[in-house]
Amino acid sequence: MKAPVRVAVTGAAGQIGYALLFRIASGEMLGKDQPVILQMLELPMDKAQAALRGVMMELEDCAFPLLAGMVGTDDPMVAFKDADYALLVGAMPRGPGMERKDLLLKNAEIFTVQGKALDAVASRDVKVLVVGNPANTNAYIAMKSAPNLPAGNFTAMLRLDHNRALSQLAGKAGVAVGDIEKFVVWGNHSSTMYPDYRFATSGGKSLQEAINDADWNANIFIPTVAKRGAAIIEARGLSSAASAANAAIGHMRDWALGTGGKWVTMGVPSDGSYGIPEGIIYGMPVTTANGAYTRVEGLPIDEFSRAAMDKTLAELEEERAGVAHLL
Ligand code: NAX
Repeated sequence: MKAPVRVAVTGAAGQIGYALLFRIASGEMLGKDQPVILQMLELPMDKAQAALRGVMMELEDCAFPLLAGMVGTDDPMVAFKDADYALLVGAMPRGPGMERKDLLLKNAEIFTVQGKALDAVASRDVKVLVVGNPANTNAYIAMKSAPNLPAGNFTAMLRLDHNRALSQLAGKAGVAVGDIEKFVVWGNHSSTMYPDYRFATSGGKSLQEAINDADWNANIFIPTVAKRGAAIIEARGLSSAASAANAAIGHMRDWALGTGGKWVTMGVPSDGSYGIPEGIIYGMPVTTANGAYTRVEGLPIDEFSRAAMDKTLAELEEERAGVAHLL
């Protein structure tokens, strides 16, 4: 059996946390031969800490053979101590009457503190996934607050958008979702993201050629993916949780264990390619191997795609400008 690795999860008593922790502890994220120590962070309030204790009791009651230890805390310095993986799920939700700008600033406070704590105490190889919204900008803030860690260790979750789009594509083209390759969602995890299936294939055949419907792309596919989160809230009365946790598991599993050449979408700091300014955390296609991701470079960008990619970039630049004075 391998030595245990430390996995920090923030917002551990929230609804995504509840759908996530049990799967990490059962080996679905890092493999059935990889013991884990869960280091869970929640707000200091009694209610949050009590809920966290309840989750820890349930984890205990699962008797997971791979669960080598647990820590529950309200202190990021404890939660991130020697962490090999950090899933930053907890964030300030948008309250009634709250402006988008206020939400950005509240979250900037949280992710500045957490970035600094990661910088101070986490493993130098820590793999950070930010799920809490606004995910790309929160990841950017954490990255900027951790100057002693490689910027490439910080990623944001676009995998849910990616998975949502795959299912829509599979349905439209009449192919199996697992057979689709070379698909990407560019940009921000928000309604401006751009799901791009120009390169996608199934069984080696081009999906764009199979679908051949620009109107469906612009007026059905892109809006359906963009509004999927709102559709879930309307139907369930709560935001996506199981599918979000599933996406987080997929993102981390692929980063840790490799995709075998397959593309996945990750929000990663731009290296300046595709006209995206360096450092902006932007959804792009990557492949992963040996615990590292590699951007898929050199894809042709047509006029429609350029406009879509610039629109989501403009939103990210606006978010970045809104927090620039804090960093
Ligand atoms: P919940 O409100 O159910 O849970 C959030 C938990 O985080 C709460 O228990 C809260 O006490 C805790 N928390 C808040 N601030 C914290 C802090 N500073 N340190 C530690 N814990 C803290 O929300 P949930 O449905 O679990 O969603 C969590 C976040 O994921 C939200 O920001 C949500 O917007 C975001 N999402 C991101 C998605 C993505 O694809 N990137 C999709 C799903 C989800 O909407």
